[in-house]
Amino acid sequence: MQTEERLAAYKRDGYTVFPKVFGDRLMDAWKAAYSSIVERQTPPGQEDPTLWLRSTLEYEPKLFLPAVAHPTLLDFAERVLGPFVQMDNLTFMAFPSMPKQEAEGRASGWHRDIWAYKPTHGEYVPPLACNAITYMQDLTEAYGPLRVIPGSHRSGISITKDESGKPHRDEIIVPLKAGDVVFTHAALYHSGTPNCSGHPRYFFSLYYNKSWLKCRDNHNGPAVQMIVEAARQNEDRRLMRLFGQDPLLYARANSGFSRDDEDMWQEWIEEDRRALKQQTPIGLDRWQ
Ligand SMILES: O=C(O)CCC(=O)C(=O)O
Repeated sequence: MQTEERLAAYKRDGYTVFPKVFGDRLMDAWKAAYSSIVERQTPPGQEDPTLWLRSTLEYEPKLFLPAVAHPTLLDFAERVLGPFVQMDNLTFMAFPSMPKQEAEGRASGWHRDIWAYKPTHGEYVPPLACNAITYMQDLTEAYGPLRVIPGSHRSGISITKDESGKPHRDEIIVPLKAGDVVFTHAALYHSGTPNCSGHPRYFFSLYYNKSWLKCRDNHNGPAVQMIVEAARQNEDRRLMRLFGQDPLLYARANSGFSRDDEDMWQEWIEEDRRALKQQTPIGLDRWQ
């Protein structure tokens, strides 16, 4: 699909699917790393293991940088957020399987994502944040499909706590294969589905937000700072910005706003491309 067509569909529906962004070798390596990161993120003395992994890039930078800085995802994120894309949070989770009778007829929980808002009119408003969700297995009925309410990022629809665990009359199931990425608008209502496959349901949320907002992941650790330093050497502004460093932020965020935002964004995106000395290696080629 051409980018303009994809962007138009995203603005209309609140999401778009990029097929097969990640290959099997890379996804196998992520799955193999999961339990060791769980062990390292579980505080000593805590009985239950920490299954929701956060700040994951710091733990395995070589494995996760190819995901976080994937050019297909960053190119699209810049079209949606402008050249103000920050890595808010990389969540990695293996949802345990549950008995079929407990999962049947249930949604995991309808919600809009962090930094969203409840729309007050039907026009598209660029989000403050986007979720790039990927699953490491085909999302069959048993693994628990992703449900979305198309257009709910442009509608004041609300789902009460009582309705949150149930399928919704306006939902659609997004057909997703292992390695596909569904890129959502923060205000899109969506829900997973409980896993009853008998196997873990591996899932990644690469969450990007505007670079002037706070971020949930800690980018100050030595591994992420090494990436920032390599990006600085290369004048790779986009990669630096992903982890909180943007010398141009105040000039661009205080531009006077006399021109269309998307036109300005495009100029700045091209300026950043010209500044780049060479592509900073993100290790993606090793896995292809
Ligand atoms: O579990 C899922 O499929 C949905 C994930 C989700 O809701 C989220 O990342 O915000």
